[in-house]
Amino acid sequence: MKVMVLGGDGYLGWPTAMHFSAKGHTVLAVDNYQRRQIALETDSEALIATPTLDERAQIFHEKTGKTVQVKIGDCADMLFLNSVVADFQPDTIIHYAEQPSAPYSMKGFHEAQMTLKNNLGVTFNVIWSVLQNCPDCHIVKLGTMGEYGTPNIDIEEGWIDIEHNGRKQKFLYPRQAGSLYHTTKVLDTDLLWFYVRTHGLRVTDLMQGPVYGLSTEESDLSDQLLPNFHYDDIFGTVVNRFLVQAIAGVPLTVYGKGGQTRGYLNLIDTLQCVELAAKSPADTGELRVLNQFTEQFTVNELAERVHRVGQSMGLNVQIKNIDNPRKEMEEHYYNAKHHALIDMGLEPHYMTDEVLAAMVEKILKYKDRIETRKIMPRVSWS
Ligand code: USQ
Repeated sequence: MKVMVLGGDGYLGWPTAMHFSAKGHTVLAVDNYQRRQIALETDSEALIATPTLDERAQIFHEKTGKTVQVKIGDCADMLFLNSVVADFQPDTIIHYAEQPSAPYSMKGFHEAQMTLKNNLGVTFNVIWSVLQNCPDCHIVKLGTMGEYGTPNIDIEEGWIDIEHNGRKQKFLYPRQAGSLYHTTKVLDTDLLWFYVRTHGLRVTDLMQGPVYGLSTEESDLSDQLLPNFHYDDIFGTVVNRFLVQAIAGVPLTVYGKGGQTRGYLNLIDTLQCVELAAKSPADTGELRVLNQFTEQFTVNELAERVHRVGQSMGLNVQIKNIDNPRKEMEEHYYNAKHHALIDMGLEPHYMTDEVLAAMVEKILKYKDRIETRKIMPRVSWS
């Protein structure tokens, strides 16, 4: 396949680009370094300094003989994206090119506006560049489980059958997100569904939960190929943050009561899921929605796991419930279906103590680079 990875410099984008290249596909990674720029502006740089995309592609080539082509540019600029798509003629576009931080999107007007314009603008441009250049191309779009929020009923995979006054129809499952960032993903889904209905696009929308990990088959070839691993309050996801906090001797920052339940997955499983989706594309005129996570935990359960593993490794780990900077339910029902990817062949890598311990070992090498001022939440929802 000819695969374009939009957002190819990101936490998921770079491992995905390497993974598809290692599997023998022709890969083009596209990025405008927006995340690096926001990280600089918000004092939220990743734990491990990562070389530029061109440098990483060069190192990957030296290690494996495989190629990741690179284009630096802004997918929100239609002239740029359209010309890249026209030249490359992708079979699959993996669309990660969005501002991915919920806290950043809630910081103020400028940050909210930028998130809205960028995320919707890129999705819109992806749709039109596919329509104009390669209408059969399969768009694999990264959505989020956060689109559904935390409803008091079971969460289906994207769609729900509604019976009303004796008549039935299948609708997109109701969405009610908890941040402006997550809301842009809801709007993306609607936009894609509109163009699927009217123009027959083929789209897979992946409802992904928070990801953890810093190790993949390809990134393990060199420390310079590691994904950008964030532990700050802006880009760091909760498991990655807790592990760094355990090492830094900062009490694990459980927001509020800690009963918030989410579906989690290992970075390795993100790669598997995206590959499975790309290998069996959605049909023409189909919006296929897949819930992408492997197991559910409360924040308290995560903290207890990290505490147990850290203590067993000689770390002094403490847990502290702090005021929740977000507006979210802290105790709630949560039962999200996630069968489709398993049926397609996903073999989950679960969050065992061994997996967490291996992450601790890896992060320990970078202990001196941890800057504790980046850990406590600096953005409040109110
Ligand atoms: N949390 C804490 N303490 C922390 C950090 C987070 O208790 O130090 C809590 C949050 O309040 C939330 C849960 O842990 O209830 C998950 O937070 P998170 O920061 O790991 O995840 P979130 O902000 O929702 O966003 C992340 C990614 C985003 C992706 C999303 C999937 O940054 O790009 O879309 O995970 S999901 O959460 O399923 O929507």
